[in-house]
Amino acid sequence: MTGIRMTLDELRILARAKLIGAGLARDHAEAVAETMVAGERDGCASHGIYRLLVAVSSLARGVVVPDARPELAHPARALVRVDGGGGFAQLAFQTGKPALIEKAKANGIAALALNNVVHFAALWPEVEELAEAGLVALAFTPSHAWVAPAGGAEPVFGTNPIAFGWPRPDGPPFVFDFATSMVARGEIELHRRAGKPIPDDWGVDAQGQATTDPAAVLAGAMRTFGGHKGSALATMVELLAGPLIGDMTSRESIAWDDGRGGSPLGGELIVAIDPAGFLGDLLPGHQARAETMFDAITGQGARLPSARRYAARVRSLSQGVEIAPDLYRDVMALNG
Ligand code: NDP
Ligand code: PYC
Repeated sequence: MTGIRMTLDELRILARAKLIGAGLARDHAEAVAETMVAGERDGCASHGIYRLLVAVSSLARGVVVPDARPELAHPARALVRVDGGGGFAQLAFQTGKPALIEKAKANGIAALALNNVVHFAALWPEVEELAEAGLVALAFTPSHAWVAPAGGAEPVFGTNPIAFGWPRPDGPPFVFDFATSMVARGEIELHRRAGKPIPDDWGVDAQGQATTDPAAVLAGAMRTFGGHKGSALATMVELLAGPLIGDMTSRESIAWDDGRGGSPLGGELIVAIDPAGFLGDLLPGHQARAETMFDAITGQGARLPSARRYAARVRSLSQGVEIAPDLYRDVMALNG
C-alpha cells in the first residue's frame, strides 16, 4: 500500500499543529517537532512521526508539564545543568547547548545534565549538533524499566541508549546511537501496530518464555543486546544519567508513572570534548589518523553507522517522505 507523500515543511507544520492542539507550549512544540521531522527525514521510523502519537498520549495522560520553563544553572566551571521542570527534553537540551559548547571549548571537556525531563526521542540529533560544532559528544539516558538483566527475566533497565558523535573534516560527523536493549521499544511497538512477529531473541513474555509476539514482550521483558555486555552498559547508563546526576533510575521512573503509560521522566547526561583543547591536539594529526581508521572500515565494504541515515536524508530533502497510511490516519485523528 502506498503511503502519503509529504514535504518536510508540511510534516513540520502538521507536527507542530498537533502538538500545540494537544496543549503543548509553542516553543516546546517547535523543538519537539524538529526531532520528529529529523527522525522521519533520516528513515528512523521508531523515532519519527510515530512519536507524535506517543507525545500526545503523554500530554493527555498528564505525565508531562506542557509549558515547563527549563532553568539553566552552572554548578561548576565545566558543568551545565538544566532543570526541565517536567517538560519534554528537547527544549531543555536547546537551553543548555550553547553553554555546553562554550564550556567544552574553554575547558577541553564539559558536561550537561538534563534533569526532570520527559524523554521519548532519539539521541543522535543532539550528538550530531555538537559534532557539527566541532565537539566529540556522548549522550546517555535511562527510560522506564522494560529490560531484564542478562540472566534474569524481570525488567530493571530502560532501553537506555548510548550515542556518540565525532566531527569529520570533509563531511557529516561519525555518529552512532543505539539502545542497549536488542532494539528500541518503539521498534517492537511498530511491529505490534503492523501485526508482524518479532525475532524470538528480542524479549520474553510475562512468564519469562521467549516469544515472537510483540504484545507479549511489551507486557513481559525486553532483552539487552550482547548478553552480559549490553546488560553492563545498560547499568552504566542507569548510573551515569540517574544517580550520578541526581535523577531517577528506570525503575523509579516507571514507579513514578504509576500505570499511566506515559513516556519516561528522568535525566540525561551529555559529555562534550573539544579535540582542539584536549590531549589529542598535543600530538598532531589526530584527525587524519581517525580518518585513516574510518577508511580501513569502509575500504573493506563495511559501512559506518549513520551512513544509512545520511543517505535517507539526501533522498528526503529532495523527494519528501512517505507516511504509512495507518500512521497518517492516526496522526490526523489526534485532537480530532
Ligand atoms: P539500531 O539497532 O537500529 O542501531 C542504530 C545504530 O546502529 C545507528 O547508529 C545505525 O546507523 C547503526 N547501524 C545499524 N546497522 C548498522 C550496520 N549494518 N553497520 C553499521 N552501523 C549500523 O537502533 P536501536 O533500535 O537500538 O535505537 C533506535 C533509536 O532509538 C536510537 O536513535 C535511540 O536513541 C532511540 N532510543 C531512545 C530512547 C530514549 O529513552 N530516549 C530509548 C531507546 C532508544 P544508521 O542509522 O545509519 O542505520
Ligand atoms: O524506543 O525504547 C524506546 C524509547 C524509550 C523512550 C524513547 N524511546
